[in-house]
Amino acid sequence: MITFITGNKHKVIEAENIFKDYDINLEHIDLGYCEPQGTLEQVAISGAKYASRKLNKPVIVEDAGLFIKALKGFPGTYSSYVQETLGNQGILKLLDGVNDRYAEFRSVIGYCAPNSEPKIFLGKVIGEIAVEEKGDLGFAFDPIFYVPNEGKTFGELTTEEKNQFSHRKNSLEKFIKWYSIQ
Ligand code: ITT
Repeated sequence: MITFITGNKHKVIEAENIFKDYDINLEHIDLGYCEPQGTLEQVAISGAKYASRKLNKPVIVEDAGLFIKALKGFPGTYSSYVQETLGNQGILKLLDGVNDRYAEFRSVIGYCAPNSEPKIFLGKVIGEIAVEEKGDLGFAFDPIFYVPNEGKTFGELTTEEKNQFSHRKNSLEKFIKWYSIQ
């Protein structure tokens, strides 16, 4: 049994859908942990260590973000706050008239068991910031994250479709592969 620590119910839905193909039981707890200001990796490491010590269980946490090239990686580690404040319309405004719309979603999974040191697993997916919001599936930045190979935004993909190649799928799959041979 692995406990996924998160306050984001969309992440839980996606993770459950990914884990169901494997023989690993996943439970979810919204423990809340203090996120130090730092990289995705630093946040994932400290969150996983804190939660596994606190619950005395093996846990995973995830720190994720949207990195926009023309904005030098913004909002990156500030994604959650920027989504709540500027929102998708604010991001579209910042990119008004900008041609290079390259962006990446990155996800870092931190795993830690009691009495051991944390491990991290990085996943990413590349795409572009659309010129307008499209679709109402998914959450947060999904309607403005356009995937050229699909010809659609994440907001137009079902959970199953997004889970074929998302940043979260890639990081969780790396974790699952490693965990399965422990
Ligand atoms: P927890 O820390 O409790 O897990 P959170 O929502 O605060 O939940 P993060 O700290 O990892 O999660 O913040 C990442 C933010 O990046 C998230 O709130 C969204 O705004 C955005 N984000 C991450 N993954 C995303 C995805 O798959 N689709 C859309 N937006 C995403």
